[in-house]
Amino acid sequence: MPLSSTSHLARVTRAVCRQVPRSVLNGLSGNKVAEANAPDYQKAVDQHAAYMEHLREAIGLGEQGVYVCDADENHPDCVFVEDTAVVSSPTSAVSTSIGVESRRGEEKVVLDALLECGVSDVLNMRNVSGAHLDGGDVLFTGRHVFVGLSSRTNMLGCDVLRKSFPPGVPIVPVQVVDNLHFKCSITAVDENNLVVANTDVGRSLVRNALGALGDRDAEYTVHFVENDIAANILRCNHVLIVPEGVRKESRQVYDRIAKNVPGIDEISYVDNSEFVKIDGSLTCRSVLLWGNSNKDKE
Ligand code: CIR
Repeated sequence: MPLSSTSHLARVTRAVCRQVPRSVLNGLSGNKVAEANAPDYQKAVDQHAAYMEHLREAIGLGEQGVYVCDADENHPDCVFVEDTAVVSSPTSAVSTSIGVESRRGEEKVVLDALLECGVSDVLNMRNVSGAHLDGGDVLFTGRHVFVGLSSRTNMLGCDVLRKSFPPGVPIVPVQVVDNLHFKCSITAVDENNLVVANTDVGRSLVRNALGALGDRDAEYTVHFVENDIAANILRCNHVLIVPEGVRKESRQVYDRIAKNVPGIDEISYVDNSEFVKIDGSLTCRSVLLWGNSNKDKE
């Protein structure tokens, strides 16, 4: 069993998810999905049920571990709750203003869920005119908050987010080019380890993100994997949730991470094929809440 970790990703107490709407086949896609290749509703439901089951197992509180919001047929992309909220501490969060107009309105239900789950201090970005941000652009590693400035997230949104994080946590804006979100190509395993797509976009994004930090701060171990699909992993407590169907080299990288990163003793492969069709990855289908570390409690 690996050593214990202090990462907030190792202290997840609850996840907020949302059911898949039947309208999911009309979800937004940058790839101009041909109708024949639209997500299959029943397959998407089954894949999402399996994903939530992995989260429940990782959290260890049974049904209670995952708070599931009802679907909204008027919002085909509503299962991608990550974009609607950013948790900034065990008790605080930002309820976002999603960067694309057709998705605005998904945020309120997730905000109510967070309040039900014990978040007490919520900053509502929709009260700041012109501020927009998708949670998919926000990577909180535990030491830094990288914020992708993309077609969905602007500097005003980043400034609102800054107010919600504890003052000692640096907020690092990074330009995102040729990608939907920052987290399409980079995710975190803990406060020291990043998983990055070994593509032109992934390499340049991580170079710019780490380059924006001082030399000492930039001490992250970067684990390169084949592409965006493989780079979007979800660490939840002792489990590394990763996509099925990646190449052997990427599976070997996951194995190495599980062996070397403290606190991980299980890798769960999940099928994400239906969500990939509408640009959905693994992190985007949950919002994770976490508890205080023992250090914080002292
Ligand atoms: C969209 O374009 O908004 C959705 N079809 C996909 C959102 C994925 N969100 C995420 O990765 N955080």
